[in-house]
Amino acid sequence: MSQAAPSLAPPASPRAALLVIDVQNDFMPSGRLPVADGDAVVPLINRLGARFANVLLTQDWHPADHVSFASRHAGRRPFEQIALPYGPQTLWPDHCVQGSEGAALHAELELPHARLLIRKGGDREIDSYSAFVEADRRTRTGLAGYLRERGIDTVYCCGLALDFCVAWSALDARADGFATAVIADACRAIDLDGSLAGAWQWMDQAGVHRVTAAELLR
Ligand code: VGL
Ligand code: ZN
Repeated sequence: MSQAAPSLAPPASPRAALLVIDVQNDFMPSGRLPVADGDAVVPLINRLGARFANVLLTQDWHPADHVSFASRHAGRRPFEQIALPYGPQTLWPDHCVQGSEGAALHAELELPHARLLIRKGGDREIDSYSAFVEADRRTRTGLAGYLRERGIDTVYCCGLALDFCVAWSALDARADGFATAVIADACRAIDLDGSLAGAWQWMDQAGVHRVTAAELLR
């Protein structure tokens, strides 16, 4: 069943926020978990950010021995799946280690009026693709509470990677009752075993809107 998509407040509205997800060096083509063409989103996100009254960012921010790193698991390789207490977990190359240059935001990201930066994935035993709820599907980051307290009911998502952190964040925003859109061309994907098609399917079913940057910039 497809869920009715609630209408989106426009970017300039105090009720809308731009959520800029994981635009970090390790997700750039030269990074440790490269997303093809990942750097292409930076100028577009800068232009989008200027249109929004509310801009928030996330940073993937793992301890050096994080459970999502293949290096933590003897005999395992990046991009394999394992079972963890909270469910299936894809294993990744070491990436976005707290305080490392790879974990830093892209140097050309220019969002001086951004108000909030959420660092996620900091528990060594729990991953967190989503900016709202960690992978145990219980531990909350506090983002929904922040948005509600500030009267924000619409979330526009952009950044990296579309089929992981962007999609999970958009799905959780929607599940928390926010009108939610993904700005498709302000994202890039990893696309592992059909993950991109799967992400769009889940987002469509959940009532996440799909918009383009041009629609918001005109
Ligand atoms: C991400 C895989 C692992 C993302 C983060 O930002 O999409 N993907 N950690
Ligand atoms: Zn990560």
